[in-house]
Amino acid sequence: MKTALITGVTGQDGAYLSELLLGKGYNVHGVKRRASSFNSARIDHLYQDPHEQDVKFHLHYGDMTDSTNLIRLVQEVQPDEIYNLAAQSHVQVSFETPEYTANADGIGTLRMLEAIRILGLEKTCRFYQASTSELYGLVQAVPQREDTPFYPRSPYAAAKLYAYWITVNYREAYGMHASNGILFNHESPLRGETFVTRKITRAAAAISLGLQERLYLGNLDAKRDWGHARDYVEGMWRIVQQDTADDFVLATGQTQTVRSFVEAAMQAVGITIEWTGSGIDEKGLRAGSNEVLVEVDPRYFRPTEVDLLIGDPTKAREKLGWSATTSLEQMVAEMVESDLAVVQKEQERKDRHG
Ligand code: NDP
Ligand code: GDR
Repeated sequence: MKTALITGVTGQDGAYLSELLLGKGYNVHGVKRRASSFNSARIDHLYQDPHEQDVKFHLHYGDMTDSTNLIRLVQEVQPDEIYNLAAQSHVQVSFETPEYTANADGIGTLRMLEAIRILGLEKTCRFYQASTSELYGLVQAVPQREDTPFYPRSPYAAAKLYAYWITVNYREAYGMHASNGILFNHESPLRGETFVTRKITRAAAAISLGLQERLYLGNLDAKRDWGHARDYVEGMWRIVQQDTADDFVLATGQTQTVRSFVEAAMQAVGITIEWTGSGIDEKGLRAGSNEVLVEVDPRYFRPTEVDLLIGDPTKAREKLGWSATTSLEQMVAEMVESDLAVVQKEQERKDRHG
């Protein structure tokens, strides 16, 4: 029976990965941060009372900025596999908190690798690093593959660049089984509400129920390669099961604009959008009326933007037997359906409490 340690267990990917590994019979240990309010909604359904017999899912307090904490946790858990998913993962927020982002996302990865080395587990503990398509940043070549040059465009991407290379370095220097998954955007009903897809599906749901008037967005022309998180955590696991550690792109190979994601989400709730204007005057009008439902607000523009991401998942398909199985249409439908229920429930709670 294998034991896995997951940092960032309370996040979108942490929740899907925990489910996957528990389903495979793993003992799963998750690292969660102390917060003044509950931050475990995504994994509450997996919680097991530690007083019960045969507990498979364990939670520990921890933080990527605290090396003594990480060393102690790795010592206590003695994991066969570590999935390093913890990060300040919001690109725009990284422009506001660049130092913290570098500390948690960049040096945090080093701290975990050093914890493995200090404890002499280099040959027994496998390591997965949550690397990102944001590394490609300013377009050098498309579609982006494992050997496409990186050009980070945010403090987040620069921190993740360090994390990528320190993972490669520990593999080469100490013979560690340490791999990077270079994952393109992946979404789900569990996606954080300030990432663009979830912001859109949530707004589509609220607008269709008459609970929100308008959706304000930034750059509608950015193109992303969007897949489903459930598919991508399967890819993470397959990367770690390889005999030899290596780096892999996980992507769908398709790209769409933010604008077309808006259209798809609105369509899913029966609203047809017609665009008028251009640039920051861009407005999304509901077809057949003058009602503006979507408006561009420059506050959501980034100081430096990543215009186009489209991944080439050939290596993952050939070596891991992995490919994305959920279409964008299926994912949008699932997210919108979930958000209709979420928004309705929130409204009922508000109504009850006046
Ligand atoms: P989320 O933002 O949903 O989750 C991030 C997790 O990291 C949360 O559990 C968060 O805790 C935790 N965390 C943040 N800072 C710290 C810290 N200092 N110490 C310990 N834990 C911390 O991200 P995703 O699940 O979407 O992504 C998982 C990883 O994959 C991230 O590293 C992200 O950068 C990377 N990635 C994501 C992609 C995507 O499209 N989703 C694509 C490529 C890479 P809390 O809940 O308390 O905030
Ligand atoms: P991204 O995801 O930056 O790709 O990083 P996000 O959903 O935040 O942005 C995608 C694109 O949409 C544009 N955009 C907006 N974005 C947000 N958040 N809010 C808006 O209102 C808005 N309007 C337009 C953005 O400018 C951008 O071009 C995600 C994160 O999960 C990272 O952790 C991960 O590494 C990468 O995906 C791959």
